[in-house]
Amino acid sequence: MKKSILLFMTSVAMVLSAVPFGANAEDNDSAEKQAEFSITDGILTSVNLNGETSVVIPDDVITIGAGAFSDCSELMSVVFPEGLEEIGKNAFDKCNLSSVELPESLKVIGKDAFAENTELKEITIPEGVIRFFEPFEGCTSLSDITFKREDDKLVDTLLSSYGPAEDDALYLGLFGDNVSEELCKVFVPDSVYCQYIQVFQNECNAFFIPESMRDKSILDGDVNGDNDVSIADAVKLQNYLIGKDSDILWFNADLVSEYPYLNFKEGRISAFDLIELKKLVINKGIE
Ligand SMILES: [Ca+2]
Ligand SMILES: [Ca+2]
Repeated sequence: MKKSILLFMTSVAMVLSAVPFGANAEDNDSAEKQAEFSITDGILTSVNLNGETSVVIPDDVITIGAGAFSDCSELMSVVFPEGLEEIGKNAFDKCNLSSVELPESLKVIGKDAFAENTELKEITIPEGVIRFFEPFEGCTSLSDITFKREDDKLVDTLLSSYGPAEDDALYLGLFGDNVSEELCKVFVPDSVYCQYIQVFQNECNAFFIPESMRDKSILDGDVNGDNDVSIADAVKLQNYLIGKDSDILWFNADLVSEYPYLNFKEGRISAFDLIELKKLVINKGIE
C-alpha cells in the first residue's frame, strides 16, 4: 500500500515537473535560434543574428557600439530598451530596417548609424537626442522625419567656436552626400522652426514643416486653411495682427522676412506679411 502511494506521488511529481521541463526544453530550442549579443559594461559590441530577422535589445544595454549590427542585411526590425542612451556610428548601416522606434532615453546617434537602410520610411527623433551626425546617409526611401526637441540654442551651438557644452544639442546633417531620393518632410516643433531651418539650410531634398502644419495644406497666403488665397485670408491676418484672432496658419501667413538675408520663412508675422498677402490677393483678382 505504502509502495503504491509512493509510486502515485512519484508519478504526480513527474507529471508536474514535466510541464516546466517541457517549457524549458522549448525555450532552449528557441534560444539556440535567437540572436546572441556580446555585451560588456552596458555596451553591446557585436551580435550573431543566428538567422533572426528581428531582435530585442536586452534591457541592460546603454550603448550600441560602433558597427555592432553593420551589414546585417537580414535584420528587418529592432526593439530598443528604454534606458538606451547612445547608438554608435555605423551601428545599423546596411541593415534592412523598415521602421524604427527610438527610445525616449536616447541622447546620441552616431555618424551613419542607420545609413543605407533603403526600406526605412519614417522615423521620430526623441526630445532627449542632443547629438547626431548624418545618421541617414543613403536612406533613399526616408520621407518623414519628426523632431521633438524644442531647443532655441541649436544655431548658437553650431556657430560656437568653443564647441558645444556637454548638454548642448549639436545636429549635423541628415543625409550627408547621399540624399533621400524622395523629398523628405521633416516635422519640427513650431516654436523652434527657424532654428531648425538654419541648422539644416544646406540639406538637400528635405522640406522642413512646423508640426502644426502636419496634414494641413501648405499654400502661401492661405491663412485660414481653406486651400485658397482670398480676401478672407487678408481679413483674418489683419485681425490676427490687431489681436482679434489667434487661430491662423502662421506658416502660410509668413510670406516675407524682415531680414533680407533670410531666404526662408522667418517664423514671425508682421505687417509686411499682410502687405504681401494683399498683393497676392490683388494680383489674383487681376489674373
Ligand atoms: Ca484661404
Ligand atoms: Ca514674416
